Formats: sequence, C-alpha cells, structure tokens
Amino acid sequence: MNKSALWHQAKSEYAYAYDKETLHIVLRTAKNDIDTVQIIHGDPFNWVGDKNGLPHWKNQIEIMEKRYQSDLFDYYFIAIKPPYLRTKYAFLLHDGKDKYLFGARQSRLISKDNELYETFDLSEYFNFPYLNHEDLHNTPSWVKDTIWYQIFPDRFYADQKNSNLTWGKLPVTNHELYGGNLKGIIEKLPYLQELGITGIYCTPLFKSPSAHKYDTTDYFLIDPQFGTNEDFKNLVIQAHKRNIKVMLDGVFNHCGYDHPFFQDVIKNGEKSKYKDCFYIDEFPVVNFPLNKHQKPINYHGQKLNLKTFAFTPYMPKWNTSNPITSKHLLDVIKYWITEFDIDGWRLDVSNEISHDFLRQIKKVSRDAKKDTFILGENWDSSIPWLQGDQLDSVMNYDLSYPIWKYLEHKMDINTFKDMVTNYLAKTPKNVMENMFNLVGCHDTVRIKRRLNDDNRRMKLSYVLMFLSSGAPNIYYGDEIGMTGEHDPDNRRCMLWDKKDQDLEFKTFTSSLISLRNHHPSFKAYDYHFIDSNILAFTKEDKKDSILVLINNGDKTEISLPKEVFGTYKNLINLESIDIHDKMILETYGFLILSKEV
Ligand code: ARE
Repeated sequence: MNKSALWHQAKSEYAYAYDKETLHIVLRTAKNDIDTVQIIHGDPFNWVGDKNGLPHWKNQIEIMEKRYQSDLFDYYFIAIKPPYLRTKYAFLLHDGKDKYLFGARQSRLISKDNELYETFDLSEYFNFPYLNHEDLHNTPSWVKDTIWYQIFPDRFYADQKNSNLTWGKLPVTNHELYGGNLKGIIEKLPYLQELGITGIYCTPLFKSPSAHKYDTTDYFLIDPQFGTNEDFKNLVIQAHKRNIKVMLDGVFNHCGYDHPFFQDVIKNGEKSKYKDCFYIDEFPVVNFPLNKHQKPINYHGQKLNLKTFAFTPYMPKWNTSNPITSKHLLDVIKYWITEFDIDGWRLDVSNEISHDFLRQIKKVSRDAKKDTFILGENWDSSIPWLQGDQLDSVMNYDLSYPIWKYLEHKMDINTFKDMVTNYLAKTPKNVMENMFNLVGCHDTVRIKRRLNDDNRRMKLSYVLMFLSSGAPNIYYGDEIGMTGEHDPDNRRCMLWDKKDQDLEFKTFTSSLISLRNHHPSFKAYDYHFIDSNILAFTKEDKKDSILVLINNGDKTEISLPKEVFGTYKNLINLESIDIHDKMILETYGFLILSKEV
C-alpha cells in the first residue's frame, strides 16, 4: 500500500457536517492502490458488555464508495448519521494482500480482525466530537437557486444623460464617468427579469472619487453620481417585487484616500484619534493625493509607510481589530441590511480581512436579517474561510480556472478532468452548491475575448458554468456578446442597441437559465466523466439524468463507450437524437442530452 498518499483530516473538507444530522467523510488514497475501504465508526461512549462481561466498543463497519479518481488519487466517500451526533472512526483498508487500519495517529498493518480491538486504542481513532447545529453552514436556502447578474453601475444604464462622455466611447478608464446610475438599473429590471435573473450583484455604490468605487470615502452614502440613498431603497423594493435579490459589494479590507478617518490621520498625524484605525508604520504618513485621473500625485513606486491594498497608496488598509474601525464598519454592514433590506454582501479582498472580523461581519449580518448571504472574494482555495463561521461561499475561481485554461487550449482534457475532480473531491457539498460560479467579472478579461471572440467557444464556457453545482453569475453584457480586454477595457458601457447585441447568444443564455431551473441534474454535485476523445460527462439527480458532449476543437468523430449509446432528447433544440459510434460533432460543438431514468 502507498502510505504516503493516504490522507484524512477530521473537521476539515475531509470530514464535515453536511446538515444537522449528517457527516460527510472523505478518505484519499493513492490511485488504484486499495481494493476496499471500510469505515469503522461508533459513538465513543457506547460500550457494552460482551459474553465475558468485558466492555466492548459498539461500532459498525461500512463500505465506502470510491467516488472520485484523479490522476494521482482515489477519493472514498461516505455519509453517516451518528445517532448521538458524535463519532469516532477509522479506516480499514484492504489492498488484496494485507489489511491496514488507518487512524488519527498512524496507519498500521493488522494481520487479523481481532487485533483490531486488542491493539487499536480508541485514542487512535479520528474524532468528530460533536455536531453542533450552530457550527453548520446556514447559508440562506435561496442562494443555490440564484441566477446572478453582476453590474458595474457606471457602465450599465443611465436613465438620463448626465455625463459629458458619449455612452460607449472607448477607451474606458477607471476614472472617467459615463453616467450609469441606480435609476438606470431600475429601468432595466424588466430586462433582467425577462432574461431569468434572480440576483444582482452591484460593484461598489458608495461615495468614492473613482469610477470603480473601491476606494470608499463614505460607506453610508450612495455616490451622488449614481443617485441617492432613496434611489437605492427604491431599487431594492423594485427588485424584490420582481423576485430579484440585491447584493452589495462591501470594501472592508481598506478604504479610500478621501475617507475622513484617513484624512484626519494625514492632517493630525500621531495626534489623530483615528491613527490606529490603520496600519501606519511611521509618521507623517505618506501623502499621495490623487490627480483627476485617479493617479496618486508624485507616487513613483516608492516604499509606503503604511499598509495598503496591494501597493496602492490611496487604499489604506483598515485595522479591523481597532474598536473605532470595527464599530464603523459593522455599523455599515447593519445599516444597509436594516434600512435598505439588502440580501447579501460580497466582501472585497476577503482573503486579506482577519478571520476574526469576518466572523463579526457574519454575525452582525445574520443578526440583522437571518437570510443575508455572505460571499467572499478569494482567488485561491478558500476552505479556512468556509468553515461555516465566516463566509457562506466565494467567487469560485477554483472552478473558473480549469474552465478558462481548458477552453483556451492551455490545458489538456486530462488535466482539466483531474483538476475538476480534485475540486469536486475537496469541496464540501454544502459549500459547493452555494458557490458563486463565474467565467468572467470586472477583474478578468471578458470571456468572449479570452476565447478569441468566438461565439461558439463562449457557448462552451456558459454550458460548463450553467452545468455546475453552484449559482452561475452573468457579468453584465456577456449575455449579449460583449468583449473586452483586462481591466479597465472589460468595463465598457453596456450595449443597448439591439443591432450591437448578439441576440442569438442572449437567447441561448436564457435557454440555459430555463434548463437549469427545470433540470435538477444541472445542479447535481458531480460530473461523471466518460472516457472519450472529447469532453463527455453525465450528471444525475434522482429521476433527471443528462449526457453532455463538448468538442473543444475541430470537427471530429466522437469515440464513446457503448453504454452511452441510445436515444436522447437534445435539450437545446428538443429534437430526438441517436447517440452511436462514428458520430460527428462540429467544431466547438456541444450536446446537452436528457435520458429519462
Ligand atoms: C486598477 C488596475 C491595476 C492598477 C490600478 C492602479 O487593475 O492594474 O495597478 O488600477 O490604481 C479596484 C479596481 C481596479 C484597480 C484596483 C487598485 O477595480 O481597477 O486596479 O482597485 O486600484 C487581487 C486581489 C483581489 C482584487 C484584484 C484586483 O486578490 O481581491 O487583485 N480584486 C478586488 C476587486 C477589484 C478592486 C480591488 C480588489 C481593490 O474585485 O475590482 O480593484 O479594492 C491573481 C491573484 C489574485 C488577484 C488576481 C487579479 O489571480 O491570485 O490575488 O486578485 O490575479 O489581479
């Protein structure tokens, strides 16, 4: 047996509470190394007398399912329901020759079953001490069914001309304003509803000197360029009337140069009552005011004497352990929930905010409204933030990355499947189903441009996004084929003239939304990959089962195992189709097929 590949960790993504009575347990082994894996589990306090009156630990032994296989590993899975919400457990591995007991302190070779009890002290078992419901992910139930739409407010819609810039003028920058506003968003709610959107995520709306508003000046005020607080209250009311949730983008890792607390520190230095609201290394704090192009004056990459977001002098990092800071920001969190009834917060740069403060944000949010959604922005694996006490979910770059690279032909199909399989194996299911899935946003090149402005390839990205467990996010304009390079070019004005829109892609997006709403398999956790020369997988959920074929290349004859041959319904054109050998799939073609089980 390959011991070095063995891995399990209690109270982690390998052993977590799925709901108030169920534990999910995962064991990793080397690929094809073990014949059978069993779990031995039982209540650590459940001891019964045996025939000789000696105490005997009452437990049960169950087979674990080999659920995932990646290039290097097999992942075994089981869901158990400990009657008293606590369990000790270990793994019994059979490799065809020997038996091994793999527990918390080491693995050991056992030659016969009865040695199990004689030589394996309970202290060597893994332990899930107690399943407290308070520790559970209590993500609002509406999240997993949401179809998100991300709006960059200045570029979405202006209800009236209030800028000297011509709408759509290029190039766009991060400081020039086009006049998009809240009344414009309200006016376009019917467009969003008709598309099938059930949640909007607005990038920051609060007062700030930039177009992106990530350098906040006043957290309690809608930027006058976007409208008033009353306009926002109306936006939420109108959105809710259309069953559309509203999520704000909260920048609590840092603020903007013009924030009064920071300005006071610049003015009064060490005498400022706010000096410990930031991380100032030495006084006087460097002072790089912004010019009209949002460029810090006289800053040429010199060493800063304060902590900032990245090396951005006009984004001083908040010291959220300081009581003045934490009160200020937690009041903000509460204000927009209680006074405006928002449904969620997207937390900017959440991976740089302290875990302690994230816990406070979650508590204040849920105390203000119990089904408030807390979404983090983490670009890397986010398990430490997804323990149920901080974030409900993250922007799911863990899934975006393999989709991007595979569709860009920068990753071969086997690496794609391997990366996705590892993601499926190591993402807790009650997190996965609430993930914020995306193929593009305001920080990335637009998916259309990433795929060489090829509408066919863009469709493949949307097929994969909408066929994944987790809530899909449409970045404004992607649905009508907008393109754009990296920030700021990915923030062009929305194209509202139908002659500029890719209406065929918009219809396609709508059909994917409708299919996702009607086919539970779209939201099922697992892809079951099929050996083929193209990307082929099935997804099942109870009675609903689909076969997905994706050709990420030139027109080709598909090779498929005989067991998938048969008659299906093409869910895009609703025609019947026979899957057999020697089938041809067009360049960048795909099929989403349903087979009643
Ligand atoms: C813009 C340009 C920069 C330029 C800067 C100059 O993009 O190239 O240097 O202006 O001022 C906001 C604006 C940006 C602006 C930025 C700084 O939207 O237009 O930059 O402020 O002024 C990392 C962080 C992630 C962060 C991205 C941008 O981890 O949290 O960088 N994203 C959030 C928001 C942004 C916002 C900010 C943070 C700042 O979503 O919109 O930027 O509040 C890899 C790394 C990631 C990295 C990612 C993207 O994947 O692993 O860590 O994200 O690349 O760079």
